[in-house]
Parts: sequence; C-alpha cells; structure tokens
Amino acid sequence: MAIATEQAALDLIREKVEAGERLGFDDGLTLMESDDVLQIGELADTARRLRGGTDDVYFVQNLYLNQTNVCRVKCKFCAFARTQKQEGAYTFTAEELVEDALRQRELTGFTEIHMVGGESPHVAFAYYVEIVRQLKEAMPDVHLKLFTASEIHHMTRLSGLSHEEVLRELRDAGLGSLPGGGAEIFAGRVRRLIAPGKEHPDFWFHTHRAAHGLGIPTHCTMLYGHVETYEERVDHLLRLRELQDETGGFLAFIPLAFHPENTVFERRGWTQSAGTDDLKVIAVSRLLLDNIPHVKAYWIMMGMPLAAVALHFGANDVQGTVVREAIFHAAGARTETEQKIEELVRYVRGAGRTPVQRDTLYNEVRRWS
Ligand code: V47
Repeated sequence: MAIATEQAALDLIREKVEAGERLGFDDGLTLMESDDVLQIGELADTARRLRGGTDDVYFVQNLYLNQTNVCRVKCKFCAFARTQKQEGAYTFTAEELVEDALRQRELTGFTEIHMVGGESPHVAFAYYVEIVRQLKEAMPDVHLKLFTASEIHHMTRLSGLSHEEVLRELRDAGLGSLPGGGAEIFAGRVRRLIAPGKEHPDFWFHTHRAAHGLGIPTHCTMLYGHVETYEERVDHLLRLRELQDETGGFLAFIPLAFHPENTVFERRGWTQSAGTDDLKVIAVSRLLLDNIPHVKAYWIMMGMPLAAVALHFGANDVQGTVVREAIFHAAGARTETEQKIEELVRYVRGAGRTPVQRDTLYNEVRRWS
C-alpha cells in the first residue's frame, strides 16, 4: 500500500476507535499489513483505555505441569510431543503430580496450576478425572486451569461421552478453567499444513462454547509466525470475537509466537518471529478483540523486556511466575522458566504501569502502588 493511502486507511481506523465503533475484517488486514508498528501500538493502547482499561497490569502466581508428553497427533509445529516408545516419553500418575506440586509449594506459593499435555492413547478418561480430583483434594485453595480443548476432545474419544459430559465430570472433580491452547490457526489451509492430524476447529469452538455454558471460563490463543497469511490471522481473531459475543466466557487472549527449533520447520531454515511482529500481533489483537477484557504478553515466548514494551501496545497482563515451562523451551525458547514476583513487579513498574497480582479469575490479590 502506498504510504499516503495507508495513512488514510489508518486515520479512518483511528476515527472508528475513537468513536467506539467495531473494526471489521478489512481494518484488521490494513493493520496487519502496515509496518507502522508504533502508530498501531499507540492506537491499541488508546483503544484499551477508551474501553475502560487503566494502568493496572496483571500477573498470577502459578505452577506449570505437564501430565504427559505422549501424543498421537504429530503436529508439525510441536517439539514437545513423543510417542510412547521414544526416549524421554513420560506419563505421570495423579500421585506423582500431586507429590510434585506439593513439593513445589514448599518452595514457592501459587494460586493456580496450569497444566496441558499430549493426547496419549494409552490412558483412559478416568486418568484425567483422577488427576483433577487428587490435585483438588491436596490443594483445595488452588485454581486448576487444566487441559486444552484438543485434550477435552481427546477425552470424548476415550470415553464415548459428549464434550459437555466430559467437562461436567472434570468440573465436578475440581476443574476451574481451560487454557486456550489447541486453537493454532483456524483456517483449514493452515491446519492441513501444520497439524494435519488435529481435530477440525469446530471442535475447539464446541468445547469452549460448552465450557462457557457450564460456567467454566476459558482462555484463547493464536499460534502465529509460520505459514499463515495476514488474512488468516484476522479471520482467526474475528472467529474468537464472534464466540465471545455469544458467550462472554473468554477471560483473556494470548498470542503465541511460533518457535521452530527441534521441529521440521527448523530443518527448512525457519526462524523465530521478529519482535516487531510480536508487538504488532498484540496491538491488532487488542484492536479487533474489543470484547475480550485481557490480552497477555507471554514473557515465556518474548522475554520479559519485550513483554514490558508490549504493555504500551495493548497488553495488560504478563501471565505469571510460571516456575516451569516445557513446550516453548523444547522448541528453543531462550527465556527463563521462572520469574520471581519481584522481577515481574520491577518490569511492570519500569513500563510505568501498576503491578497487580491476580488470581485466575482476575480478582485482586495484591497491588503495588
Ligand atoms: O496449542 C506448541 C502452542 C499451545 C509450539 O491459556 C507452540 O493462558 C510456539 O495452551 N512454538 C499450548 N507455540 C500452550 C497453551 C498456553 C500457553 C500459555 C498460556 C495459555 C493460557 C495457554 O502451545 C499449543 C500450541 O498452540 N505451541 N508448540 C511451538 N513450537
């Protein structure tokens, strides 16, 4: 787009944002195609404030667990999964996970366990229910944010139950919310290239809609920086916005930058997204997702210094302390695996914002004024 025409298009988008008007597909595409990252970032921050956002920046004290890395799906973007017979394959029992979490709790407190894993064909649905039941029994005050929509779908295949029935059983055992993984990019062309063995995106939506209907809040993600086009990114974001209009059940959106190390894409010479693209995706997400209250700058993938900058591009959450992360680190992430609360506070303050420790449901736990 010629510079003058692009500026005219951005000016029109600014007018819409200032008037509180919803942006459409073409607006999203104009923003994605623009290289004027600073202008888009400022616009996203303006939109965030006009929609009631303040200087508060959230994080949660959490622990990451993975119950198994055994997976039947073989997504081409994944460096974490193993087959049962491969070296390094593991499946923890409920007892082992509880023991691990309790041991970790003696070292650092946490209010949330975030756990996702592979779709192992070697376990039964009862395994998942038992994990949830035992974790909840051992730590009743900890929120359990467990299992992607793909894993929930996998459980329907293991059990013969519907998505609603699986979710109800997990909820009754102690599940608090679902993380947003498994969304990848919804466009069929991309899914066929990067995750041909994965379920149709309709199941992702069906699972989240069912969760929201049962009062289980969820998160949503987009895996970007691989074979997707700008159109496919915008399409993905608008599909999320549509479900949120219907249910209001998404707590936050988390863009996930593709890490190619140890995947087939590394052998084809792929590298990780540049920081400017990460900032642009955060900003455009904030602009298009006018109905999702929180956008996370996930420091695990972008590092805490860039996550702090992203707070001026529409993000208002830096996820949490994390403690142990395996999926991005298997794919070459060079970031730490844990941030101390003091470090999160230091970075958020450095960005001129107010650090607020939250629980999973965004209730305030502590504020640094
Ligand atoms: O679905 C896997 C992504 C997701 C790679 O809800 C990769 O708060 C980049 O669900 N490069 C799982 N991304 C992680 C997940 C998550 C993470 C952080 C916060 C939340 C939340 C959820 O990780 C997968 C996939 O999209 N992923 N491999 C990779 N090589």
